[in-house]
Amino acid sequence: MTTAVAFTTSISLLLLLIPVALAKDHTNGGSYLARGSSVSIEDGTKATTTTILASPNGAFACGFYRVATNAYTFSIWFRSSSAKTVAWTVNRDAPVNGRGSRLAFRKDGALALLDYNGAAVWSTNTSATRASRVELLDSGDLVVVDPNGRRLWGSFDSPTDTLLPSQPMTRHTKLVSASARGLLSSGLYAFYFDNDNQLKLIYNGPEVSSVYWPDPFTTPLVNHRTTYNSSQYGVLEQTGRFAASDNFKFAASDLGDKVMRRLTLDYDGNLRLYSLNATTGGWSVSWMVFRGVCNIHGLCGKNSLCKYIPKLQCSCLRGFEVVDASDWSKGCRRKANLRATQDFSFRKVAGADFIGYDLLYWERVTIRNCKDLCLDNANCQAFGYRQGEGKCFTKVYLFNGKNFPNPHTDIYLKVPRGALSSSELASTVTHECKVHQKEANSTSLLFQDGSSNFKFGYFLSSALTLLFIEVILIIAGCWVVHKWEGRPEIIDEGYTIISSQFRIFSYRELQKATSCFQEELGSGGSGAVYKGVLDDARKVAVKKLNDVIQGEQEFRSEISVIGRIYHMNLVRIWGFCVEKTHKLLVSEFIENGSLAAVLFDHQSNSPVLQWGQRYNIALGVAKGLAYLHHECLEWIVHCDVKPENILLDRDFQPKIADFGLMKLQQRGSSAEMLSKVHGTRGYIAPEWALNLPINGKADVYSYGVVLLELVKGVRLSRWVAEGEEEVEMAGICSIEILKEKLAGEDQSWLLEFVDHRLDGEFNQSEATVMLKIAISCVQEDRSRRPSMSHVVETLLSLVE
Ligand SMILES: *[C@@H]1O[C@H](CO)[C@@H](O)[C@H](O)[C@H]1NC(C)=O
Ligand SMILES: *[C@@H]1O[C@H](CO)[C@@H](O)[C@H](O)[C@H]1NC(C)=O
Ligand SMILES: *[C@@H]1O[C@H](CO)[C@@H](O)[C@H](O)[C@H]1NC(C)=O
Ligand SMILES: *[C@@H]1O[C@H](CO)[C@@H](O)[C@H](O)[C@H]1NC(C)=O
Ligand SMILES: *[C@@H]1O[C@H](CO)[C@@H](O)[C@H](O)[C@H]1NC(C)=O
Ligand SMILES: CC(=O)N[C@H]1CO[C@H](CO)[C@@H](O)[C@@H]1O
Repeated sequence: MTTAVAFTTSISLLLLLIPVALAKDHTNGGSYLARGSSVSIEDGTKATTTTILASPNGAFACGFYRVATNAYTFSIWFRSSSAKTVAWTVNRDAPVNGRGSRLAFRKDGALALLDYNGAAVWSTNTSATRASRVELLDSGDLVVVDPNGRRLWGSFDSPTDTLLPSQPMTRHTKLVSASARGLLSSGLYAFYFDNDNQLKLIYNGPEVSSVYWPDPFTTPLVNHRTTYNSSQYGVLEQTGRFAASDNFKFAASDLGDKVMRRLTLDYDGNLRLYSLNATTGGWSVSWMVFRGVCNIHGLCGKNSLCKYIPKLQCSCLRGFEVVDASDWSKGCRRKANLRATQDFSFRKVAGADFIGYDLLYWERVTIRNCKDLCLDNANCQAFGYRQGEGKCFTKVYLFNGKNFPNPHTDIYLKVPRGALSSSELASTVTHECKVHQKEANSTSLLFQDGSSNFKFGYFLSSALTLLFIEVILIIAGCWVVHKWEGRPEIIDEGYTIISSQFRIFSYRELQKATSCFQEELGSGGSGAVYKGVLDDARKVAVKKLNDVIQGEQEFRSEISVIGRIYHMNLVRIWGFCVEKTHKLLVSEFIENGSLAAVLFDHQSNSPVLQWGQRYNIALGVAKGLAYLHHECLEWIVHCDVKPENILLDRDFQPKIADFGLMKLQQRGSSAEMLSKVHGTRGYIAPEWALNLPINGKADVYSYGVVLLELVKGVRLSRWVAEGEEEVEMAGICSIEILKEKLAGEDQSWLLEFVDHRLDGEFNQSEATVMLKIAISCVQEDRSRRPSMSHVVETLLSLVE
């Protein structure tokens, strides 16, 4: 004992004496991080993972994990799995920028993930402690320890969707599934200890939440669980055995301690234990909760039936249509409005049931009585009836539908009378389920549906659901009544907010804000912009995006990075909306319109932009672009710098609009990106035509053109002799002349050159500098163009 203490003390003393060092070779991962050190994402890395630390046994590594082109998470992954399977992630819903973001073990003792702008996306609670080292243990636990090796914080305390052997499941931990195959962001399923001390699986859908495991219609006793042990503790052993305080246990089919294991709540709501095959690097399932996935709630959405044959298939009930064929979890909606009619009949769906959401439950009633019960209640959508027993239950929602042959139950759907004969409803409406992309590639698919062992307890279910329904009805009844057709939108704050000021808007909200997209502010290649006013009276510009990245999650990842960019010379992005085919961007509304409108409008009586204002605009735009290019994000090349995209606020401070859109749109084939010329004629750099890869210097070129126009007050394309075909060539022609003149002694020509509307009221030395910068910016050889930060310095050197 004493020797052990002495040993650890001397070890820690030794460690204190060793100069704090972090292994330089990040590709292999260092052994620990010392207080005060920090690691950045490697510049220009193309790899999926950038290792910061590796566990001594080589099993785990942690570091930056690429989730989209330029979006990274800080994660722990299995090194020997071929797909680098992620075991833990700190910022699954708020990826950081690929440039300039870093992991810092701060001097104050906290381990923090910092975005490109230094903002902490996450940090541990170890500030003001004696935290001295961060290390990744063999178990896969990333820990912050003090000089004595005491664990102050560990990643095991906050799992994401995976539990590792020896990582305890407690009242404070919860697994939350990923939102889809291959993605890290949070999904709708959770595995947790409920208030009654039982481990449960719950579906937290946008409209409803429901526990689907253990079987909610049977008692804990029947489920072999107990609710009396309040210690709320469970752990997976290395051998593959799991045991929890509520008596829930299981054992892997390949028991033994030689395999690497993980217990993951998959995106499809199934909890599976996986074993790693060390030779192939692939995973195989050694235990799982459900064999037939139709017992999992939410996969098929409402008003649809789930079949497992042995592949998940969802189909709409007759008289219903699918809301979104690419995402069956959104379910189906009625084609006919039930509210519009007073006269109903019922259509039988034999051998089926919808689990939960019962309004009433009766036994030993005739089918006629049951019908009347449903007719009497305006909220009743259907009733279930079991012949023989005379069991009757009326339903307010039709969720979790599936075949129910044993004991045989029929569902009678309430439909407007007359609908039965209509040909439209007579035709069978079934759809091949398109969620197969969401299915797991695991052995589970080889098993048959295990619905036959489903236990009944309608009485209990009704008692529970009645209470639940009552609450639901009071809260939601109103708008369900009015908007049965549409999908009611309950915005769950936790789910929709990506970071504090940046949020997801619903399409309906934006429709309302813009009064159905009435006032169009302008439109360009990327889409039309509409003026709107949010509920909190903020004025916004809402842009409908054309041709953006297809994948919703990828779109979200990218945009959440763009959304966190903040600079006074960049238009602030408040949020976005992705619904079905709609992709919209919500940004601040800038009062005085675009520079193009102010600068090129020679007719109206609006005041002429004064020289000081012009110089200020030149400086502001340069600062904005420099920020995009250098301070954080070389990856954000604007690609469409032009007076139309430079907006002026009430003090005529410039703000650049539309940055980052190129990034959202270019995704996919680079060939397409090149063939479809971004940017605007007259402002695009010559390298676009040469099919060279585009970098920040393309913006520098466009900026040069804007500078010339600011000085001259005329579009460059108008500036040269009319009849010229090639605008770019024409521009360069007169630029050669300008260059000569600027080099000359006599600068009196400037008076002729500068915008006549200024009546000679300008500063000659400033004009000369602006023109010199402009000319250096529009050089054909892009390597000779200055950088935007250099431009800022030059412009500032005059005024300071
Ligand atoms: C940090 O938080 C965890 C879990 O909330 C807690 O167990 C731990 O004691 C905290 N550590 C410090 C240093 O406050
Ligand atoms: C409660 O569960 C814990 C953890 O599984 C166990 O150690 C303890 O003995 C249980 N208590 C009772 C009273 O069964
Ligand atoms: C790993 O995969 C290989 C190839 O499929 C197989 O031959 C081997 O038996 C597997 N090993 C284990 C432990 O399952
Ligand atoms: C899923 O499994 C099928 C057949 O086993 C295979 O062809 C396919 O590539 C797998 N897909 C993924 C994403 O692993
Ligand atoms: C022109 O601008 C420069 C720098 O901004 C300033 O130092 C100089 O005084 C100005 N000249 C006139 C005539 O206003
Ligand atoms: C040209 C133009 O629209 N100018 C307006 C800029 O904003 C101020 C303040 O809102 C207005 O007074 C100007 O008319």
